[in-house]
Amino acid sequence: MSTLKALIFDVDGTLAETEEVHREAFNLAFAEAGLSWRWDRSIYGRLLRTTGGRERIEVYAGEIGATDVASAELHRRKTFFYNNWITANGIDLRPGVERLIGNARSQGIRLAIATTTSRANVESLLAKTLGPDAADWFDAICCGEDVSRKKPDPEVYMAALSRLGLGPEACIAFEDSANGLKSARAAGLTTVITPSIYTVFDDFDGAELNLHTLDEPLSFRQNPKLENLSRLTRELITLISR
Ligand code: XBP
Ligand code: MG
Repeated sequence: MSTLKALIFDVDGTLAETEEVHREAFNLAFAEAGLSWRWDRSIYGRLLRTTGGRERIEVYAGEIGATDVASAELHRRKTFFYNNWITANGIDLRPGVERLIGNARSQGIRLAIATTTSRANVESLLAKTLGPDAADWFDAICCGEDVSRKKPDPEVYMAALSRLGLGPEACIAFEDSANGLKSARAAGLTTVITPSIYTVFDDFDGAELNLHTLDEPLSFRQNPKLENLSRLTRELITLISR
């Protein structure tokens, strides 16, 4: 009898490398509003420590002393530009993600999402990468709008567990960032990390596994260290390696 009942995925940086699209969408919204702001990769890499796009705008505005910024409207337009780009250009899921999702579905292991990003962004990403019905494969999709406290607070993962009707001992979380790891661990979840382009140097202390990607690392099969991992994680590795 499988201990592992559900996989809970973060979105940005975990399902796909989306942050460069987000960054350009922010810049388009700033330009449309007549602001001289432009977030290069260095600025954005620092601002990503703040989860939530509207919160990120407000942190930056505070740093430069721009007091009367319409952060909600700027973020609404940024979300428009982001989804326009994803819908027009598509984006690739990170290696191994689609296969793991397919293996889980075929083995009756449930799926959920716990993300800081906006719901519209999740819907467009799933539709463009996995097809128009993909959102229905997930028993819980918990987004930025569903919580009052964003990652690293555990609220979004607690919401996903509640909607799944499962305890953390039956699930594994997949994350790409230190904020996401803190959030998932605070919800009691075993967490697998796949660092992304902006999080390679994050502190991933407390992660069960730190993998380059979810593509099957061939070293899994014969690695004696497997025996040191929890049953839950060994079941995941079997699922990844199917
Ligand atoms: C990453 C985030 C989000 C995105 C931008 O979310 O922190 O804020 O950077 O999306 P995840 P929004 O938890 O999926 O890694 O502008 O919609 O917030
Ligand atoms: Mg992420």
